[in-house]
Amino acid sequence: MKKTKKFNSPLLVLVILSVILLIKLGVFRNLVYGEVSLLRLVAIDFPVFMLLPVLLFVVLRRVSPLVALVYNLFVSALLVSIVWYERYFQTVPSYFDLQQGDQAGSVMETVSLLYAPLDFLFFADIVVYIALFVLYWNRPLTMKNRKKISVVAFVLVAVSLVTTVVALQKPILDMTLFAKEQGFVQTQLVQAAQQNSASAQMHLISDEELAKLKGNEFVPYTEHERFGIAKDRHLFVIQVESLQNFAINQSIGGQELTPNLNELLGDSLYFDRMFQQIGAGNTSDAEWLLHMSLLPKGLDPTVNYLNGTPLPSLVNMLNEQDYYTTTYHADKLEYWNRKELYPSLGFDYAYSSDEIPDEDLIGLWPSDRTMFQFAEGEIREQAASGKKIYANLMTVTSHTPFEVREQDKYLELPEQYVDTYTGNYLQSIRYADEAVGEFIAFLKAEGIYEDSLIVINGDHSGLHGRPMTVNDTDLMGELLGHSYSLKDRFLLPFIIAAPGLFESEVNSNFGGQVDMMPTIMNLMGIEPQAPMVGHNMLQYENNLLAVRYYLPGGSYITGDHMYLGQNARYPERYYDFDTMERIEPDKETIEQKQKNALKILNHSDALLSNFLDEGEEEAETGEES
Ligand code: GP9
Ligand code: MN
Repeated sequence: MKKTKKFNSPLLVLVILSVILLIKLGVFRNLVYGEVSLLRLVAIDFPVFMLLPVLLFVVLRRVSPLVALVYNLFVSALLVSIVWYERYFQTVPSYFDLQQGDQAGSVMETVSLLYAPLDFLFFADIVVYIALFVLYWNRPLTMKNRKKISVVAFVLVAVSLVTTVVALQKPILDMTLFAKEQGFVQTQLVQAAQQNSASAQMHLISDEELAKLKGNEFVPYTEHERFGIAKDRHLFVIQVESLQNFAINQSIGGQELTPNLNELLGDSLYFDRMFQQIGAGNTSDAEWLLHMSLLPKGLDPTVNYLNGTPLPSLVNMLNEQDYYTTTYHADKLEYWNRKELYPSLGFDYAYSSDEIPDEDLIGLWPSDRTMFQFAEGEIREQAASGKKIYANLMTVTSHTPFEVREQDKYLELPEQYVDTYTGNYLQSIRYADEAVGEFIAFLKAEGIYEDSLIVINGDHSGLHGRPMTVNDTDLMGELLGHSYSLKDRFLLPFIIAAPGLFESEVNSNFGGQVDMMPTIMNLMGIEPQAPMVGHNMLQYENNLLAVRYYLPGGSYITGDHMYLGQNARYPERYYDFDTMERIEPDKETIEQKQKNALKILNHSDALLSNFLDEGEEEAETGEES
């Protein structure tokens, strides 16, 4: 009896639980935010994380080492996932990414490259909990004085409430900075609350005003240079996974990285300054930008909010011009909610892993060659039946972690690149180029090529985040002849091949993924039926891009400058966009451009709200936001 009493020490278990949690949260802060503020640790992070077990103890009327053990395992798994996510994407995830683990696929496939052995120390405390569990087995830690733990619970609830209410008063400009200052859990709550309250600043602007905000003068669509020169041509858009612009016209060890794309440039108009604009929805956001010319939501994948409203998409506009519209992607339709996305965009048919043979797997998916060969069969039939074709072909083989089989390695890499992340990326891009080349050869052989507009674009960067070691970055520097910069990372190729219409034309107007749709529409002579945020890159020289999620909140890019807002790790940064040299921030210009960029973002969100579930309220029209 006496012995039982002696061990019956619930407060000791509570103290142990608290100390371990504080250590874990401290390490987490250091790994993710690069700082450990004691005040934030104790007042913001600790109370919310301690709340759940303490409430459970109150309800159970005992301090349960089993509950403590299970809860700690959960917290460790959560913190490690966030650490890995941040290492890859350089931002903390939103609750969507954690809740839909399969959709954060890119991270999970790359875990082997993201983990550091020391990460597993997050789970080291399991020994302590098992010891406690054994020690108190059959000796219930009854809370004789329940008052004490109820007071603890009350304090934790009160502090958590206060920190959440404080956080709710502020806008999330940058996820990681917000989480660092307001707490990770509070950030998720604020984000959920902001999703549920209809967007606060719904202000539409006119096309003229939009052009002015970007530094241009509006020109009516039909008056654009070369409007309709590709009218009634077939349209093929090949979205190449992880293809960055630096790969085009690039050589390594005397071999071209993209010989087939380089050859295609002979018949192309090539935009060599198009910037990435996707948010958390990665590939699916790229599909959204291409087909809607609206900015993605940013913190969440845009596709998760679709409510079945028919969209004024590029696909639907082509449907109205009697095109037969299809998309091809060797993955499940469930991934990235494409089951909703494709009918909303209006595709006549979406070919997925349901039809594309499950053969010749590279990594998780059938190879690009398999996808293209399947598509060729369909396209041959469509062409034979005299249809005008729009086919969107999405490759996957060059997805991280860039696995390429020996027989598909077309490059003989210099020794230092062999079996490195950078080297593997180059090999997989070279493979994708080969597969695209074979598809172009098919179009030529079938006599389709001459009557087509063939667009090649990259969906987002491939070389970024933790899988890139210092050595990988150095290898990129060696390849490029200058250090691998954010500009090298974020510029994506936008190539429009139109045999007979273009000849080795390069256009360096600055643009973003949002500008692809208006540029394509202009060439095809299609006037927009709904407002778009992007513009025809052939027509307009100036631009102003706001990028959420992958750049800190408040960041913007023009053809001349790149401004990065403050985030959890860095102060604000200002670059000359040509040289990527850091220059002294010019406060006045930055303030003005930020204001304009915010107006463009609000305009896009207002347009978006008409098509998404959260947008029950109609957007208002107005000049100011
Ligand atoms: C999955 C493929 C890759 O369907 O599109 O998606 P990502 O991980 O790049 O978003
Ligand atoms: Mn992708």
